[in-house]
Amino acid sequence: GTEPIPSPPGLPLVGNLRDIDSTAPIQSLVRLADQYGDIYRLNIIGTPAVFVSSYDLVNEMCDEKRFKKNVGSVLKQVRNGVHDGLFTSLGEEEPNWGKAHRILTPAFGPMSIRNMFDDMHDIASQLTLKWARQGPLEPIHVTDDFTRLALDTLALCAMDYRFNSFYSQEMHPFIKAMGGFLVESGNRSRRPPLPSMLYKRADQQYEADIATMRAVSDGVLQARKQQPSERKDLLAAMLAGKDPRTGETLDDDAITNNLITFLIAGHETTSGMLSFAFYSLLRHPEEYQKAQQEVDEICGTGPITVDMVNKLKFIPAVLRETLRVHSTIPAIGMTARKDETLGGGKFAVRAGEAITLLLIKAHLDPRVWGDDAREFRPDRMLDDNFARITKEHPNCWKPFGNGSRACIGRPFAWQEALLTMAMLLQNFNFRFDDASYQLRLKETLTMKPDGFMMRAQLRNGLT
Ligand code: MNH
Repeated sequence: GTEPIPSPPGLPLVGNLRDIDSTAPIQSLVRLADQYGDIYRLNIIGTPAVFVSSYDLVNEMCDEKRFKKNVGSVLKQVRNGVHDGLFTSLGEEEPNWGKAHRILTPAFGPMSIRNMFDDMHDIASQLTLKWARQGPLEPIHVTDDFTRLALDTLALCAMDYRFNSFYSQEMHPFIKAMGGFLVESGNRSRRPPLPSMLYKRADQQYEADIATMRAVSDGVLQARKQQPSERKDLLAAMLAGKDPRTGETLDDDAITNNLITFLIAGHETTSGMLSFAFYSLLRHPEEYQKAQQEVDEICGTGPITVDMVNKLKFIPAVLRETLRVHSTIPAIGMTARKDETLGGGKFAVRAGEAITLLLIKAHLDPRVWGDDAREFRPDRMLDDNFARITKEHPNCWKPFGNGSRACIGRPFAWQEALLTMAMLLQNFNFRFDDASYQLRLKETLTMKPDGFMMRAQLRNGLT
């Protein structure tokens, strides 16, 4: 038989709602795991929710025959804006997911991503120029500037559109709308069930933000249809692509859903990864030295090429280790296809019940990573070591999600991040703005370092 899943005591009606800090829910959930163990169940206003955080349980749940992605409360709200786009789709049961997945998989493949290098280089150079001009005394808001970089890169590579975030004080209307939309999607997922009148203003703004995002991307789409171009961006792939299974193409709505989805899914995640990477390097001067040395050896002092980026070995290990210690998507939602057991038959879970994989804790499991699991040690992520540990412990490193619902943008994010790291380390010496900075985490849909600021001193001239 099975044994009961540990549960913190709750209150009548609201259940365990009070155990979760709404400004830092993930950090609350990790503390509960420290207290109640690798698996526990909460009652959130009457709805059960299970949380797992050990390597073994996460590994068991990665079996797609038994478990699948669950579109949880926040993602359900994001569907108001992008419907069955890839990220928010229910999956197999929505035909547009399979269609878009099959059409877009080659568009995110190695050749396509290679072709995007010049556009990525263009935006990374804008960031470098900005930091050079600001000079060594100006504190850099690291995450804000990496978010500008990620957004501008995505818009350029996805649809040949320039937000020009490095050249304007005001955020582009699309970016403002997307920010409002994402925050409100989170708010709506936690809304107490009061009369809808009380939410009228917020609802109107929400609808307006959705309309703005859709109008901008549909505008780009229609312009492209009227004036086809030679560009090989993601929009071109979606317009031309035929689903090998059905022979169908994506309709305009599906294209718009996915254009917006790329911007949503790709900007905070990439920006968070770069921010944590620089934070970690500054905390570990020896690793910083190794990273800069590799860039100097491979890239010299001239312009960085795609072939140089593909030769880097240590910087990719830095990024992998960064995502292990600081997963920018700290948790993913899954559910059992039918009533199931977990922990080798020990615990019963119900079909459809929300099960959250706390990657942020599972990635620190000493059973896989040893007693220094909490330490930032990029060497363990060098290709050979990484291959060995992921072979020995399948699914021990899941910052890009699982199986068929894993991140389609991974090669895109990887190339952009490698190039950015290389260009910045080549051009600048960095230090903390405040030497006594202690890492604080900021939770939105993703995780970022809060209040992390650096200063950048040019090493030589700009390259
Ligand atoms: Mn991305 C899915 C992490 C960059 C587009 N991404 C996922 C998932 C994770 C993830 C985790 C699975 C979520 C879930 O199970 O609910 N993504 C990342 C990280 C980075 C990232 C850590 C950068 C670092 N992602 C990007 C970029 C893009 C992108 C860049 C777009 C260009 N991601 C997606 C899409 C999906 C996804 C689209 C949904 C894929 C699917 O379900 O078919």
